[in-house]
Amino acid sequence: MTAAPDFRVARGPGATAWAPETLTADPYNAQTPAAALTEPVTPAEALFVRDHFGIPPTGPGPWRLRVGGAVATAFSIGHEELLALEHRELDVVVECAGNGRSLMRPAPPGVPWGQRAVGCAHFAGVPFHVLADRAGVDPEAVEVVFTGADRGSVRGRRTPFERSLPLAVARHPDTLLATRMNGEPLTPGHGAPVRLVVPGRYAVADVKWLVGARVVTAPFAGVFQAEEYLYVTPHGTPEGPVTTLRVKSLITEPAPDEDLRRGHETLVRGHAWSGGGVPVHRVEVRAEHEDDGRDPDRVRGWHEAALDPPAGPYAWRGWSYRWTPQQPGPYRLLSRATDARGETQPLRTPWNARGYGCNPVASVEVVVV
Ligand SMILES: Nc1nc2c(c(=O)[nH]1)N[C@H]1C(S)=C(S)[C@@H](COP(=O)(O)O)O[C@H]1N2
Ligand SMILES: [Mo]
Repeated sequence: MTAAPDFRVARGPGATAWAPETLTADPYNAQTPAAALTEPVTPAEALFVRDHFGIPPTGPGPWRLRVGGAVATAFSIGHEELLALEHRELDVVVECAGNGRSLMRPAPPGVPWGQRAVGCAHFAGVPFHVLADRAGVDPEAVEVVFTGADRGSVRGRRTPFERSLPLAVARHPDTLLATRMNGEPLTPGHGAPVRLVVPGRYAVADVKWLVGARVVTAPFAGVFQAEEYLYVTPHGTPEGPVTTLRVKSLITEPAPDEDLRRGHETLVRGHAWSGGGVPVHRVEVRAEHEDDGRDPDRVRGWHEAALDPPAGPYAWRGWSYRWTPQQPGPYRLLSRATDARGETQPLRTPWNARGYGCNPVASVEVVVV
C-alpha cells in the first residue's frame, strides 16, 4: 500500500504547515492540498485561496468598517470595538462556486479548479444584524452591499470587490463579521482583519478584507453581482446568481492510485455537505471494478456509509465505509450524498457556461493487488 503523500511540514511542537497548491500566481489562486482535506477542520494555512485582485494593505490598526446607506445613523466601527462585541462560533464549509470546473467538458472559462477549492473552518464573528440594528435600517431597504478593501480592473472598469445579500440573509443571526478562524485571528490571505461569512452559500458571498456595509433600496448591480457568478445555460441565457451550496461529497481516503490488497478491509472516508443549513442525511458508496463497465446509468450496488455526528448545520459531515475488495485490478470508488430535502448528487457532471456548482458523485481510482 502506498502512503498518501505527506504535505505536512513540522513547525514547532504539534504544529503543521500545509502548502496550498498554486493554480495561478497573480492573482493568487490555490487549492487545498489533498492531505489536509482528511482533517475535519481545514487548517488555515492549507485552505484554498481565491483572490480577484490580491491582498490589500489593511492591518487591524487603521481598519474601520463603515455601515451606511439607507440607515437612520451611519457610523464606523474599529477593530478593538468589534472584538469587544459578543461573538458567535460556527463550523462552516467554504467552497468556491467554481470548484470542480476542470471536470466539465468542454472546459468553461475561469480558474481551472479541481475538486479542492473547498474546506471547512471554525469561524468566530459578530452577527452583522447587531451593527444593522445599531444603524437603524430604513423600511424600504432591500439589500446590503458588502465592500472589500481590494480593487482592480474588470473589463476596463475599476471596481472594488463588492457583493450584496438580500436584507433577510444579511440580518440572519448566522451571517457573521468573522474576526477569527480556527481559534486564531484571520490570516491576511483569508481576509484579515475582518471578513463576511455567510454559511450555506458559495464562498463568493464571504467578502474578505471587509471595509463597508451599505444598505440599499434597489437591487445591487455591481460586476461581481450582476455580471459574474451567474449560472448561464449552455445557450448563454443567465439563470440567476450562484447562492446556495449544492449537495456534494468528497473522498479523502484512500488516496488516488493507492495500492490496496485483495481481501483486506479498507476504510473509505470523506466529507459531505449541502447548502442553506440543510443537513446531509445519507452518503452511499459504490466500488466499481473495471470489468463492470463505466456507463454511469448502469451504476448499481450503492452501499450505505456510516455518518459521523454532525458538527453543526453548516459544517461538512464525516462519513466512512468499510470495504473489502474481492478482485484484483483497477477500481473506481464513488460517493454520493443526499441531503434532508432529498437533493442528491447527479451521476453525470452538470454543465453550465461559466462552470459553477459542479457537484457530480465523487470518485477516486485505486488499484487492488
Ligand atoms: N474582498 C474579496 N473577497 C472575496 C474574494 C475576493 O477576491 N476579494 N473572493 C471570493 C471568492 S470567489 C471566494 S471562493 C472566497 C475564497 O475565500 P478564501 O480565499 O478565504 O478561501 O472569497 C471570496 N471573497
Ligand atoms: Mo469563488
